[in-house]
Amino acid sequence: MIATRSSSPDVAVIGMGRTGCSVARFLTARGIEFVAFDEKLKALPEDIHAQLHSGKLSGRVLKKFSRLIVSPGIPWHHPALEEAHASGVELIGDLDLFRENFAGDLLGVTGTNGKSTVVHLMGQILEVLPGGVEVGGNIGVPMLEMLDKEKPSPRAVLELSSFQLERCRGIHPHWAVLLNIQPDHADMHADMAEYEAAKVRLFEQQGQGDIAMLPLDEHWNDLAWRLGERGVYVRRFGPVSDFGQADAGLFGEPGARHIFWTSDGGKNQVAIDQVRVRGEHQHINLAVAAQAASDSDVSQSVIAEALTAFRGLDHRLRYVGKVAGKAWYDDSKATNPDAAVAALNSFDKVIWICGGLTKGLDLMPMLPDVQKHVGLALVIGVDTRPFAALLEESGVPYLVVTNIDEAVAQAGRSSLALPVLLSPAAASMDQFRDYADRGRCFCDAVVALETTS
Ligand code: UMA
Ligand code: ADP
Repeated sequence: MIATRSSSPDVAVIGMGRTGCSVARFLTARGIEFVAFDEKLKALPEDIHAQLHSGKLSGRVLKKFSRLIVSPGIPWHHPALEEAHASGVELIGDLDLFRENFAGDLLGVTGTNGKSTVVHLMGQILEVLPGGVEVGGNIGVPMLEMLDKEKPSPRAVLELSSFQLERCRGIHPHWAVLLNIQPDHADMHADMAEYEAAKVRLFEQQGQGDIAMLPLDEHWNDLAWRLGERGVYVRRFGPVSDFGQADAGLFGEPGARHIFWTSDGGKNQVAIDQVRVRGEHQHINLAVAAQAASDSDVSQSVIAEALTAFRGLDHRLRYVGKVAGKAWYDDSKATNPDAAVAALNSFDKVIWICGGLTKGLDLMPMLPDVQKHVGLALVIGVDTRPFAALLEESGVPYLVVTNIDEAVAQAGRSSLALPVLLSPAAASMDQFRDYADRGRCFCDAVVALETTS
């Protein structure tokens, strides 16, 4: 029997993954009844007591509820959601429930690439403040789980995806950054304009006394101006030749670069050769996290120490080791072309392991970077055609291989004395559980090579 407005719960939870389950537990703890929907799941976790509707979502069924709480992975343009919305049903995400129930300060981080790294480092640094900090969102801790503690911290850092922002009605962070917008999720958003509009919602409620951080490139000048008009203090970041040109970022000539950020007392800096992560993109991420901490009144010496101690996150351009005479790097989290381009640019030349699910993204913009930085490419995954087309066009030698083990074996056997970089430019779910699984399989294959070589 389908739940109806008159006979049973008024609320439906759509999607019963990590987010949906956290929503279910949140509602149960507050005595709110709900019906659960999931297109794939056949059963709910034992602690969740609710009716589950499996199978294709139907607008006819959903429009009988008054409120749908929708998981980020359900396409916002799902016809069933659109039908329900058109008949007046309220659609929200977990971010709305979180912001209505969290009384502390919010710091929000969005962008295509670099969110988890920035959020993680911000969390590490802000932990020194009285009461510490909560860290969650897209990074893997559903936001509502952050409310479970008896005494949540007085501040929270949220990693926010476009999916979470597009279904939120009004988040108001006192500090917010948009790291970058690069092509991604073409399978979920109608176009880049829609993708960008979702990200920019992070700033929608900001006003006097709030801080917004935006990249230095001129694409963001108009938004910066509009935010400034509303009294928002706008900081800009990026690579510059002189640190007077931005609030935070990277300055100096190659070989003598510094990460910098701003405090009341002026500019602060750490030399690149003192940090443990590689790549200009990663250094700029460090500068953004430093700026967030500085704006939250963390002492400059604590910030500088955190930057030099930070080793980066697993599967983000991490050094694996030297095996079979080659240096191996795991950048499995590079699930779109721009992330892979950033990794390629942090090397002179590499043996490149790429491929997977392209999510409908155009790979051709990678061409100049592939030509410049790739000595040999090994292609894994189902979407071999677009990778083969890119590599044919580039003139770089390449091989299509069946899986990551074969890619590692081929790279190990290659006579090219180059580092080996796994930076797939594609999602992993065709051959792996997720990007972390892909990265672990890569590292395991490298270790296995060590024992056989
Ligand atoms: N489902 C349907 N129909 C659909 C799609 C999904 O019924 O069309 C069901 C699935 O069967 C599954 C559930 O919905 O049971 C999954 O929901 P979900 O995809 O929203 O995943 P969650 O487990 O709730 O995880 C989400 C985020 N996932 C996505 O945005 C796709 C996680 O980000 C996030 O960590 C988690 O909430 C906690 O906040 C992951 C991610 O890949 C890491 N994010 C994307 C990215 O980083 O690129 C945006
Ligand atoms: P996200 O949480 O946004 O996916 P991560 O910190 O997990 O970000 O990094 C994902 C991938 O993006 C990694 O391969 C990382 O090296 C790369 N990356 C990080 N910052 C940038 C950037 N500014 N431009 C391009 N790629 C980046």
